[in-house]
Amino acid sequence: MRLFPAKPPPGPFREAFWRSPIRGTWLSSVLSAALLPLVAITSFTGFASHVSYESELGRNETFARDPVTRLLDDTFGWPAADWLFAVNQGLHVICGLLLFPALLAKLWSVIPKLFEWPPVRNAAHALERAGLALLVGGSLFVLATGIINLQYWYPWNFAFVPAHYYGAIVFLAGLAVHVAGKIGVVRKTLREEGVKAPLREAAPAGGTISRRGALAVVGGGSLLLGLQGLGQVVGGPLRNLSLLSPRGEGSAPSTGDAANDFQINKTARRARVTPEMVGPSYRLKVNDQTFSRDDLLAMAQTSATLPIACVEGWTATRRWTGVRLKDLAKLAGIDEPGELYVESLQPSGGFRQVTLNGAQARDDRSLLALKVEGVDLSMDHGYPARLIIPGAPGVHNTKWVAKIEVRA
Ligand SMILES: Nc1nc2c(c(=O)[nH]1)N[C@H]1C(S)=C(S)[C@@H](COP(=O)(O)O)O[C@H]1N2
Ligand SMILES: [Mo]
Repeated sequence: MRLFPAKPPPGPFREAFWRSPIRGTWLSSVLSAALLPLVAITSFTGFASHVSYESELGRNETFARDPVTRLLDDTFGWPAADWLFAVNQGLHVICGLLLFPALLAKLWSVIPKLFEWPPVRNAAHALERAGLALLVGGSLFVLATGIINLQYWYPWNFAFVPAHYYGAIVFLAGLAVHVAGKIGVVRKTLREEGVKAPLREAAPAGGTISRRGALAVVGGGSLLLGLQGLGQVVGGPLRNLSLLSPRGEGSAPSTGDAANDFQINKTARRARVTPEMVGPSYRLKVNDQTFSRDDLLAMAQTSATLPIACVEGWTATRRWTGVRLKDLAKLAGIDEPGELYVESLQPSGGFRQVTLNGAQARDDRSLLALKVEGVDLSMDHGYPARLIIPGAPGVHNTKWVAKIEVRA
């Protein structure tokens, strides 16, 4: 019994519909060869980022910790290495941006296959197509959610972190099967046809662009996206290169106070932290003791130059001054803290709390910062006091800290 008529319906299901003469195994193979290393870097840094993220946030209910991440984190922890997260996340975001045009080009190069006729030949064919749907859908989902997240735009009602993470797993599972099936063709094509000779060919008859031209457009698009992404990773004046990064509330503040004039992730107003909450009645609780801001200023002050590196890829490096978390732990009677649970004045939201691991709690540069560049923190940057943790994702630098629970 035939499920589908032998003759395809008019339109994209007919071969003649797809006219570009530059489509073919060579173009698809070259694009795949370019995509694979980028996918490898983006995936590795993505999973590393997930471990760093989960290691502390995961112990509250906002982000579920899956067993693999928990095992990785409990085995290795996330080290308090100054630039670790900034470099990791910068690579993740930039390689993700580089991937985007190349992935779209790759999908374009094989799009006639989407309209294969008959759409389903038998059970094995149906299975293969379902796998491809996961691969294509997964790749588009992961890249689109990643890029939209860079814009601080959340047009969905699911949590970004787990969705992006599980989307990546679906994508990579589909990719592994696809690569296993296709790597032979790619290697054979590139071996037999080479890379250079086809690049010298002019546009084929009936074509409007050569294969070289198409690759130049795609590569140029990738480079432009990557370079503008690099601007916000490096920060400082280069940030102005990042044309696609948000420029809305908080992202390019001007407080008239140069020390505090850098990107704000969430303003005090949006976090519902009021001037009364941070006024003279402010007290920090450390286990069973309480301190005013003046008490904190009277303690030994330590300075460290460290970046805040956000998951969105931006970095702001400043000189922070305040009290070592280690010293606060000592005041609580615990010389070698195993874990530090920290809570903000912010009444609600997933980022109001964090659990730091022992390496982070004990590091000499882990601070409860009171000042930035020698000036009091502004309200929006976490006045009266905020965390600054070397090598941690930005989200773990909790602002408006109200409570610290030192655990042995
Ligand atoms: N209480 C609280 N702390 C917070 C956040 C928050 O939303 N609430 N955002 C975090 C995130 S995601 C980042 S990247 C940094 C940004 O710090 P900044 O706004 O001072 O630049 O603060 C972190 N601390
Ligand atoms: Mo962030």
